[in-house]
Amino acid sequence: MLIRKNYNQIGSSEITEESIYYQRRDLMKLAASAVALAGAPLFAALSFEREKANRGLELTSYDQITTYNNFYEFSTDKEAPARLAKNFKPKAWTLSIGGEVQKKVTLDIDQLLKLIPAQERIYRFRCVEGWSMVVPWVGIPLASVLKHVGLTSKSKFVEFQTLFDPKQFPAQGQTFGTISFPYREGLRIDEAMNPLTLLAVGLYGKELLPQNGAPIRLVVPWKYGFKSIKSIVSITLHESQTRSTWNEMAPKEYGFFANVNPSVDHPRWSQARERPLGRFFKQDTLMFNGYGKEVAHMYKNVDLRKFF
Ligand SMILES: Nc1nc2c(c(=O)[nH]1)N[C@H]1C(S)=C(S)[C@@H](COP(=O)(O)O)O[C@H]1N2
Ligand SMILES: [Mo]
Repeated sequence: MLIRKNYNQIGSSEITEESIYYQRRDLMKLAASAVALAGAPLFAALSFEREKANRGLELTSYDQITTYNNFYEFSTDKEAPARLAKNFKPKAWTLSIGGEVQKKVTLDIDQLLKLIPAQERIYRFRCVEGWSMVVPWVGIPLASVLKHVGLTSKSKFVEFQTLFDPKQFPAQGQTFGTISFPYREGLRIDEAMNPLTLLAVGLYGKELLPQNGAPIRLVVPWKYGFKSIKSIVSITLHESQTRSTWNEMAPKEYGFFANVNPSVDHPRWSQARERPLGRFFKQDTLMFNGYGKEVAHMYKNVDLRKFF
């Protein structure tokens, strides 16, 4: 896979340990982070530094991120995916993009990264269950991929699907269970085109491990974690709203939008606070997970209690 190559092109060095990561990466962090997108003026980077404390952008450890997972295709147990994913094969993988687009394509991950070089994005990530983390993702903006295939006047929603392969995903072969497979998620086209929306292929400068959704997964940092669908094989553009696994499963509990919102509680628990992985104390959950400046405009006329 080409991650390392492309990654080096943006000036990063190989990263093996978090301490080294921190030392070498302080400047890179600013250059590549959400609020300091390419071309943004320096003061954006500086204000980002100031905001860091508020946003809680202290990296979660590589160990935590790769051993505490939600990946129901393997198991509903959070420690199990890391173990059960050992034989998972994210190689020889293709991603198909079709539906309402100008040119349908099927690409492998190397081809995709040749087309659109990977970059780093440090994002907060908030699971609907009330835990959170901060992850240095490596990925490509979904918008760049959609621009490559070309949108049409009918490209209004985007549907994503996880690989269906019960040989590789043991829980997909079970006749009982909590959700139906393949896992599906969806975004409105403006959400999909938002510069924050990422297709991640790595984290901490390394290729994604299977438990984190190898070889390619969605990351939508202002929405609850379940929107960030893993191990994607297809992206399909539609004219009308698409399916979403958790929303179909329990529509009163999991909305299609699923924007992080501390003032709209889950029917069974409060969403006001969250526990960062690896920490004992909880912290306040931020509206849109702290990304209001970048995304609030998309929901100006939306009743967020109704469309949760
Ligand atoms: N295909 C698939 N994608 C998925 C899930 C899943 O079970 N299957 N779980 C979701 C949930 S609930 C969360 S919180 C995140 C967890 O990502 P992580 O394990 O990398 O932290 O993945 C999301 N994407
Ligand atoms: Mo989640």
